Amino acid sequence: MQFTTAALLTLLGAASAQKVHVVSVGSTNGTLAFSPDNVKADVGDMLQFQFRGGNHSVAQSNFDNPCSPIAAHTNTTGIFSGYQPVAASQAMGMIPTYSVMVSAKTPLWFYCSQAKHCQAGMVMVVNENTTANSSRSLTAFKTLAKAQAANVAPTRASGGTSGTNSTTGSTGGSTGSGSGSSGTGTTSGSGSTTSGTASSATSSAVATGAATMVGVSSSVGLVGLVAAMFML
Ligand SMILES: *[C@@H]1O[C@H](CO)[C@@H](O)[C@H](O)[C@H]1NC(C)=O
Ligand SMILES: *[C@@H]1O[C@H](CO)[C@@H](O)[C@H](O)[C@H]1NC(C)=O
Ligand SMILES: *[C@@H]1O[C@H](CO)[C@@H](O)[C@H](O)[C@H]1NC(C)=O
Ligand SMILES: *[C@@H]1O[C@H](CO)[C@@H](O)[C@H](O)[C@H]1NC(C)=O
Ligand SMILES: *[C@@H]1O[C@H](CO)[C@@H](O)[C@H](O)[C@H]1NC(C)=O
Ligand SMILES: *[C@@H]1O[C@H](CO)[C@@H](O)[C@H](O)[C@H]1NC(C)=O
Ligand SMILES: [Cu+2]
Repeated sequence: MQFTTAALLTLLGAASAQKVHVVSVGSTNGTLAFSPDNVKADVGDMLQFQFRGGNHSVAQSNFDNPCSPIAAHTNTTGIFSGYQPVAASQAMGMIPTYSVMVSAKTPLWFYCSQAKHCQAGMVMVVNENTTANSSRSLTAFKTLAKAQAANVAPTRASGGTSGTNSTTGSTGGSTGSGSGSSGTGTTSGSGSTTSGTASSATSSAVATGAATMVGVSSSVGLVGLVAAMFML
């Protein structure tokens, strides 16, 4: 009994340490931006992207190749939310969200793959570290993005399919609409009912999270992905 109580307290402590960083994607007035676009997150924290308007996406690149899937340049599969047209769900009083867990402190670079949104500055960083490399700032990333000829979306299997393909850079299982997530303040990517797995091409390790089935990618610094809907 003592042990059970202690274990429970430990679990509660761990859960309360986890933060959810909400990032607005686009807006009702057509803004081409992630807000905030420079996020500091600890390992274990969640990033919850809330799609506010338009038809945007969140895709992962590396620093040197903005507007291009990270899988095209490294062995990392990366994350991709797919396109999230907001209008339809907004009519029902809901907006799409997409959550990922941060599993490393290394900088993570994201862009919107729609049209030329990436070139227009719709990019962001998590854990920018100009101490590690002064060239790799968000400002420099935006400048580099602006100069890219193309904005390339990751290819991915349609929702619910599991598995990845490093050749195609596909990321499976990111979609799934659920109910009941409360948005900000939740301690996990809850609310998803049908999340798939997204295993890394290299590590292929799969872990199960609280309310999510997640994939572990040793090199990317991100774990799993869940798309969910929640009430406005
Ligand atoms: C558009 O929306 C963004 C985010 O809500 C806001 O910061 C900005 O001021 C708005 N711009 C205009 C012109 O309304
Ligand atoms: C959203 O954007 C994608 C990619 O450009 C496009 O294929 C899709 O038809 C768009 N959806 C809507 C509802 O406009
Ligand atoms: C990608 O994986 C292959 C095979 O495991 C390895 O030879 C190669 O060095 C890796 N490339 C990078 C950039 O990590
Ligand atoms: C930034 O990089 C430096 C040098 O590699 C490292 O010592 C430091 O811990 C990093 N900062 C964070 C917040 O990870
Ligand atoms: C710092 O980043 C730049 C841009 O990605 C890269 O070209 C350079 O090699 C990096 N420097 C070090 C020491 O890794
Ligand atoms: C990955 O995709 C390529 C191109 O579609 C295909 O040829 C290859 O067989 C796929 N590999 C796996 C492991 O599914
Ligand atoms: Cu966009």
